[in-house]
Amino acid sequence: MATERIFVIGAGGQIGTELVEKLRQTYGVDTVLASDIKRASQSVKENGLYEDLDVLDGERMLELVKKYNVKQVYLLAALLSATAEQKVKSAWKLNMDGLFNVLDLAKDGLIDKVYWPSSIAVFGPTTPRQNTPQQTVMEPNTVYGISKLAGERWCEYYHQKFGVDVRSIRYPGLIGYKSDPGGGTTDYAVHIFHQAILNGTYESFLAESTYLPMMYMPDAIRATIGIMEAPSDSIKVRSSYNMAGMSFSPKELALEIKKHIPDFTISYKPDSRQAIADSWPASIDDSVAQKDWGWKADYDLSSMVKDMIENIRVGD
Ligand code: AKB
Repeated sequence: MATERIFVIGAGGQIGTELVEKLRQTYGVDTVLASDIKRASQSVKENGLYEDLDVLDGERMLELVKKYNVKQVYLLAALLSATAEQKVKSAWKLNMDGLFNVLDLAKDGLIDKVYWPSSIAVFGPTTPRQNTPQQTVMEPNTVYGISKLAGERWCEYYHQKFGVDVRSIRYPGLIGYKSDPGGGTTDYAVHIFHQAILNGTYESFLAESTYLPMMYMPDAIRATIGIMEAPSDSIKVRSSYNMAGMSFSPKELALEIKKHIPDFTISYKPDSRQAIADSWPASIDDSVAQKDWGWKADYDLSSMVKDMIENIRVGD
């Protein structure tokens, strides 16, 4: 029988780079097909199957799905919150049409399972900010948040009307040392580590007391593969699940970094990303994901900071 393959679209991004590595380790190099429109790392391109793909090119996507006998798709191609505010129409097009291209492949029976990431950006200024529940007021005021909320509604619709097995998590800010984030509001929480180690100082584009939900990449990758491996009947939410790791402000993160780099200094110069951060939750209640498919984060602020610094130092 031909190998059934897992297809990662947007494999060159912050999550894709690490997800492809983990999927190849877990299921075998020949089982995973990675793709991106550009900028995938050497490790993604050279350590396994790789094809260039523009997520908006539905015909080529179909061709690759058939050629590689793809049965599962992880769709990670998207424009994030800060970039989307600069490129309103193209962000909407990429984030929505890319999703439709994949959902339609599942609706037509060509693939069995879809993973699509949502975000804490689906919440807005009228959402309760502390311990934000799974179901609550959702009035996002960013292009990215609007596209993610619309995407959630379409995922649930395709599940209910066409039986598509689609699974999703609302990612908080993601922190990792293996790949750079691009165009998000939570990116400061990665940049700060590299600047602290390289220069001993960092200028934050968010104000010192801006609390946001965050997660360490090993937890995010475990959750992403975990929700895809969970039995279908345990996935009761077909829009997207809240998922929490930790919550901190730039000031708290800087204090934790100072425990390892005592001379580290931070200054604050909030820019347009501050308004985006102010519209998002400070912390998330993920009890529904815990109950439905057994999700639980491992890392907290201090274990994440220790691991990040150790690994970035080793890589230097
Ligand atoms: C962003 O900051 O845009 C992303 C997200 C929270 O979805 N990291």
